[in-house]
Amino acid sequence: MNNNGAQSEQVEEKVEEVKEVKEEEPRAEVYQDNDYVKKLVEEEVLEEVAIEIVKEAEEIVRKREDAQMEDVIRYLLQSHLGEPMPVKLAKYRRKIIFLLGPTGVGKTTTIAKLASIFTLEKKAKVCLVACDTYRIAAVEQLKTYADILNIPLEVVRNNEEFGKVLMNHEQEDVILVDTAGRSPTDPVRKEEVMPLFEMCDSYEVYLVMSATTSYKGCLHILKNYEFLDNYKLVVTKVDETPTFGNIVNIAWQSKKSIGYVTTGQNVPDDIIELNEENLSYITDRII
Ligand SMILES: Nc1nc2c(ncn2[C@@H]2O[C@H](COP(=O)(O)OP(=O)(O)OP(=O)(O)O)[C@@H](O)[C@H]2O)c(=O)[nH]1
Ligand SMILES: [Mg+2]
Repeated sequence: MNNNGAQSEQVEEKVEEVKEVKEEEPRAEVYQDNDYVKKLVEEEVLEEVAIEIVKEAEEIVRKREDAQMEDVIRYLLQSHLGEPMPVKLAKYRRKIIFLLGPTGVGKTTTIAKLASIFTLEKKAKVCLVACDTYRIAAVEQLKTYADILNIPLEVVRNNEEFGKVLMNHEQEDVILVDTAGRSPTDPVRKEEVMPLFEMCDSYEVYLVMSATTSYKGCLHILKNYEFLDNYKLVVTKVDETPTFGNIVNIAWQSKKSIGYVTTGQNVPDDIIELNEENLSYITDRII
């Protein structure tokens, strides 16, 4: 037999080996009865995500003596949540932060909480901008917080006014822009927001989603905001949901990082700025 023949025999053997390994790998249905998968699914982690995590965890535990199944699952849940991305302030660099999202999820309340953190804890200079011209009540809501914090509030009705605000507030470290909530049937359009973004030297977008929204509802929302190049998430109303699995699903589905979770109606206290250490606030509630 020539050299080529020997090689092809070797290749065939390898293919057989790979096939055997593949055949040994348990199929997804096997995992549906797995206690860890059941536990994650009970917490409303999507079954597909739960199976993926448990499979990977089993593999790690098989290889590593020091690894405990629950710890590994907790770790993998955290990695599914991604690196937390709250606003990082930079000295002498103004940050313009937009909060977008569906109606009533808590955008304005979150803006008030953020304004308070930035002003009181981080000693930053903050300006609030209300693009929420649909409702007088929304502007009044923000005005109350602006007065308490002694920071400016600007109300803008069009792009030109927004441009003027940017020019008049070059001294501030952070400009927090509140926008009107939009229903899933009348989502915000790219043409509406892109001109605003283009006026900013540096901006960040947080899509605000409520933990109480069903997974299907979340998918719909994510689809509506697909046109955004890049954004991060704020997950609100985690106090109103008995299960935290959907937070993992949202991060997994969108592949976006979460900056904050909000935990109640109280301004300024009911907000958690996420970091690597306190991500366990979410995962400890799942496993
Ligand atoms: N339980 C709970 N309620 C919250 C939280 N955040 C906001 N809310 C409440 O949700 C309601 C709506 O909050 P808003 O901040 O007005 O929501 P919005 O997204 O600005 O609403 P629109 O501007 O109408 O789209 C208010 O009653 C808030 O107090 C939260 O973390 N937990
Ligand atoms: Mg609002």
